Amino acid sequence: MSRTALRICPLCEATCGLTLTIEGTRVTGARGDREDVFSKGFICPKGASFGAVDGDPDRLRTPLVRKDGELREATWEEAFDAVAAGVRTVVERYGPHSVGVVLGNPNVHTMAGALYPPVLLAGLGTRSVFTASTVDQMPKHVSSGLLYGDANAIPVPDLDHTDHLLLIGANPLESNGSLCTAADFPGKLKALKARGGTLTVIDPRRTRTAKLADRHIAIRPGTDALLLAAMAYALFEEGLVDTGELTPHLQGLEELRAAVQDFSPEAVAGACDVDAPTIRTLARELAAAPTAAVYGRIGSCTVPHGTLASWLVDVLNVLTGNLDRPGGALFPQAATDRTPRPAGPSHGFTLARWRSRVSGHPEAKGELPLSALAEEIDTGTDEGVPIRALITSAANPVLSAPDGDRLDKALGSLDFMVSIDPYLNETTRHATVVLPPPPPSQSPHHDFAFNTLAVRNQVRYTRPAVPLEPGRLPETEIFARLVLAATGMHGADPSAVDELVIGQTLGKAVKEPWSPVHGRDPKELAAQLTGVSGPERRLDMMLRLGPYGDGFGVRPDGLSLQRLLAHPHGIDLGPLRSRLPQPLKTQSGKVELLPQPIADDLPRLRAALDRRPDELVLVGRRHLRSNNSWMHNVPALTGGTNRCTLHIHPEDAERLGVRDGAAVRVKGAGGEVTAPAEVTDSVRPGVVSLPHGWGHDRPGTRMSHAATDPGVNVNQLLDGSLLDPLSGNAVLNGVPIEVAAVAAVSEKLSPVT
Ligand SMILES: Nc1nc2c(c(=O)[nH]1)N[C@H]1C(S)=C(S)[C@@H](COP(=O)(O)OP(=O)(O)OC[C@H]3O[C@@H](n4cnc5c(=O)[nH]c(N)nc54)[C@H](O)[C@@H]3O)O[C@H]1N2
Ligand SMILES: Nc1nc2c(c(=O)[nH]1)N[C@H]1C(S)=C(S)[C@@H](COP(=O)(O)OP(=O)(O)OC[C@H]3O[C@@H](n4cnc5c(=O)[nH]c(N)nc54)[C@H](O)[C@@H]3O)O[C@H]1N2
Ligand code: SF4
Ligand SMILES: [Mo]
Repeated sequence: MSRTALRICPLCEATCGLTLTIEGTRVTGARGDREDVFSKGFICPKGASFGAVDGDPDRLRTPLVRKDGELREATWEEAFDAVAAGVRTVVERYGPHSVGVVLGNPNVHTMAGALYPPVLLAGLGTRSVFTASTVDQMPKHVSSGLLYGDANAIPVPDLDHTDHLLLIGANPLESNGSLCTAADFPGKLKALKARGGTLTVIDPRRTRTAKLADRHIAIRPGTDALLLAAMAYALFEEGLVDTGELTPHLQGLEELRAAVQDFSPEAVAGACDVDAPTIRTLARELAAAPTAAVYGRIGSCTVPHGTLASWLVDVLNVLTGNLDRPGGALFPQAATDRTPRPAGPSHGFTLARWRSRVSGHPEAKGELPLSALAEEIDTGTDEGVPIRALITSAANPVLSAPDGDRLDKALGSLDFMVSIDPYLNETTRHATVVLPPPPPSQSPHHDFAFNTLAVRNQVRYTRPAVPLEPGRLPETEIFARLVLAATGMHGADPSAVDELVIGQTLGKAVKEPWSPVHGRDPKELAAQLTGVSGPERRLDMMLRLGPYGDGFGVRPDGLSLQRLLAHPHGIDLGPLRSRLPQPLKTQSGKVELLPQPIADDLPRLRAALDRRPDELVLVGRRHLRSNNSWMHNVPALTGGTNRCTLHIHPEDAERLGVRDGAAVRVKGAGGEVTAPAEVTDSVRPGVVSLPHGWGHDRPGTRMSHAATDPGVNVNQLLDGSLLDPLSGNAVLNGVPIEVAAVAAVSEKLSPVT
């Protein structure tokens, strides 16, 4: 007997609603939920393989604890006892900063990852915090922090209504979108064109997205900040700046004009390898479009001027009056956002409140660069102690961060390491304790993070589609128990963590004059919360306090968990709307167009004008049927074009004597790898491309299918020293490398007789 159940897909940022077919406790099929208020039936090949991802036999079923050097199956009690002993011993001996925390990408795809890390970090009091953000979007957080005073206030292109989309360093036809949650991104781009709009793509590769574009500009990698600065220059010079209704909310327009004066289209053309008339055309088109949105992603962030490029993306939206207006780029308003407070000056955003111990990297948003994790473990200094214990959740930095070999060794030297992870992989194989979460079908789902980045305001929640297997714990409970064990409260009831947060949040809310619960009794409010678990009670609380909430009875038709449960396909909350000045938290209460840290970084961009371009640079790429480092174990999602090959342009291939399909050696500052070449003119000359997340050939892992076609770890080509200084973000694109045909190398090496 089969049945169906709804489940929001957690496999990428698009958050599609799925209808799962379930036989017994096994997911045997998945299709798009046509009634889903957001995704309306869209599904991609990953979502269609939900059952295979969910039912992967290599997923761990029980905790593992290391005994006599070997990871062995253990009970949950043994596992958490070991966590308490391992973490507390290190804290007591070396202090809080000796415990590192690494949070990987899937934390933004689980409820546990949204609800418990803040409590863990507060409880530990450690500054050794590293997340996937610093190999991803930290530059955007920093630019938003500086412009708007809130690192999480990220404007999202109004895909459904814009007339003109300028897309930079993003390939949503493969990635399904990022920092722009939109189910059926491809369909939305086609709809944009069908309604007479234009799509411009800036990418050194002719991607599937670029093929759809009206104009594709194959820029030289790493130079987008120059190009965008030149567009801003052209707008000022040609009198095309029109900030419209934004004007009263802006500060620093004249200073901005002066700041971009060195970056004329003519001045940047050589560095970008884009001619000046084209750059001027881009600026004019942006200004002329009735509405337009500039949007940048991975290719604009993971580069040496990532923060400047991210800032300039928003600057262009401001200069053309497109920030915060329908059809432009707007701030979404999610159902679990905090109660909006009245607009006005606030605390602003501060960088570099502390620095990393070894290299002195500034913190950003409370985090240190993931690139610096290895040195923070393996290098002693007079400034403090190295990291001796590590807590990882949903992270595989051995493959996703620079110089995996060094990190691999460093992890092996720790006193203690615990990982919340379903797999024994390149990173978790070093753990002392592995705590496996249940597969997604057995977990509830709500997108706390992605709803704040969605192209339409909406809210959805799905309860577990399948009951928990015997012997499993919900991931929320695993995380709560980890928090207790790591912070000296081992053995307390895990619901204590949720009740603590509920008490604190309500206690604060009743004191806020703008809160719908101002002046009420927090205990009375807590007693009203519904839900079958701590996390559900917390969701209920956030919904009810939120911008659409029932305010605990104040607005009876407002949102609550009960209301949401009555709408299994979600509740639509309408299109994105203008919100300024409310989201601003700068000290001036305005959009601060030229923040000091940005102004201070501009000379570095100026210096890039005169840099001689590297002969050959590396960029990445993503494949639709994959996701970072953890989906190569699913046979249905591997093979075909989803391979770890080096894309190289025919001209470069010929010059270097590289044949299609033959092995090539790629050498970077951090090491070298050998991969098969794929000669293709989809990359521009001077650029080669290798995907990330491969390199599944280390011993002691349990990902049997991935190991049959391991690929190579592209991040081994990096030594971790290349960063965007403002954000600490790793430079993963535009990295100088050397390529040689393997045969040529061996000829050179073999002695001539
Ligand atoms: N199928 C699939 N989907 C995914 C993921 C996945 O691994 N697979 N990962 C998810 C995650 S974690 C993220 S963050 C998102 C990322 O989402 P996207 O940013 O859309 O992802 P990418 O496909 O890496 O696109 C980056 C593009 O930037 C280009 N590029 C490289 N260097 C430069 C440069 O200097 N300038 C410009 N203009 N372009 C450059 C690359 O050629 C590439 O096409 O995708 C998410 N979705
Ligand atoms: N060269 C290069 N490197 C890159 C990138 C690039 O474009 N180029 N992209 C970067 C980006 S954008 C990102 S986000 C990072 C991603 O890098 P990471 O943050 O390290 O994430 P993943 O590689 O996706 O590994 C995810 C881990 O989470 C585990 N996991 C899966 N599902 C769950 C779950 O439900 N719960 C828990 N607890 N764990 C789970 C997996 O087993 C795996 O160990 O990689 C970065 N690295
Ligand atoms: S687009 Fe993303 S969220 Fe939608 S089905 Fe595919 S993997 Fe899942
Ligand atoms: Mo990412």
